[in-house]
Amino acid sequence: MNRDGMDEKSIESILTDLKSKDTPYERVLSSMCTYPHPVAVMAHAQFIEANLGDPGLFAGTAEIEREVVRMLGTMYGTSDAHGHITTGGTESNIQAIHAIRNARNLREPNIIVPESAHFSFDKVADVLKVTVQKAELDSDLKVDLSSVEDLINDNTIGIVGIAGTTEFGQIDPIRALSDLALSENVFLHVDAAFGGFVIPFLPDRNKHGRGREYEFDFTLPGVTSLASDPHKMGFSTIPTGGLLFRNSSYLNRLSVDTPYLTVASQQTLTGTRSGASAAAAYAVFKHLGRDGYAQIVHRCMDVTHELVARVRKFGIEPLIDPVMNVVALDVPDCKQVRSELAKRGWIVSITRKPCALRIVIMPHLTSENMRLFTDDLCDVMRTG
Ligand code: 0PR
Repeated sequence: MNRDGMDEKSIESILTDLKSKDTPYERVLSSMCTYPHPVAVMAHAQFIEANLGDPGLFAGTAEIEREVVRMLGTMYGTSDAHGHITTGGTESNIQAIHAIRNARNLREPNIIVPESAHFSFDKVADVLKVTVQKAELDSDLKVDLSSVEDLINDNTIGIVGIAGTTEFGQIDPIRALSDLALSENVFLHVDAAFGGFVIPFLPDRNKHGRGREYEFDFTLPGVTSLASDPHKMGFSTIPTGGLLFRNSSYLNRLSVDTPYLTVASQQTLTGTRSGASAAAAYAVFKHLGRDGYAQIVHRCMDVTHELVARVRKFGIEPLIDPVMNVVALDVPDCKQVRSELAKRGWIVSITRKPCALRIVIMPHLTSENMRLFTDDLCDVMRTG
């Protein structure tokens, strides 16, 4: 650290230079984050010093967090959700399984996650010392129910379904997992870190509304907890995750005494927590409302379908028809194609198994820049 303080202007100029090295989102087709909504940025700045780790000092911010949890709960089928704001899907997944582990208290507990689960479940295994068994996927890249059934044993404490897989944007059969969880008396955690702000707003597939296949939340009786991230498709600021439990008994399993704080106990993994995140989520929920979110999701889905239609003309197929705004394109040598695209300034990612070119069509991607992208993709495929 420099000994003498530097003036604000010089610092700002250094920061501007450093920021110019960051990739602008318009070229990023691999991220599940995007520009936060300006209303979220405004609220974030307003609550910048608020610490939800000691909520007695920040009664207004604590009220905001309760309201965010309530709004999330009603979006996911319960008027009585219990939970808190986290730093994102990783923390939510860790704490959900942490609660389940504490509730069951077995010597060698295991959980079952789909092969498509986010790598945060590898962290769950490491941090919580819970064995994470991976169930196979079916040909639609949803978790194969019989594989989950086969893996359940006396030490199984919970199963996980993904509502919006990171790599394929697929939605696991959560109703069937819910039935299974109830019949096997195990917990069901739904990882809707990404899909939580997409699935409720997908265009109706038919005049009967949301298809049964998209049931994924607390309306299903076996679902015990759910992760949904406002900092992804919710347009809140980073970091804003949401962790919800069906009832408070699960959350209570995470309590530790905090006698010298303004509250007697804490159920969160982190101590000091951003009140700014809570305010940002609150502000953007209020500002956009369900209709605002639906409009944005519909636009992303339109761009997604346009992209798929265009690449199909060049003989490139997606692994599955798009369910959400995540597409995995079946291209040979996808690693090579990825690096060729990077040379042209496009940042895409790849999936693990099967290896495909993965594109997340976030709101920062317009029809126009996706057209430019598909031209480049097809050119790269032609010229090798
Ligand atoms: N669960 C699912 C289904 C996810 O997709 C993700 C993140 C997580 C959990 C973990 O969430 P946090 O990263 O908030 O802890 N999915 C993206 C991924 O890992 C996150 C991401 C975002 C990656 C922006 C890259 C990026 O530029 O691919």
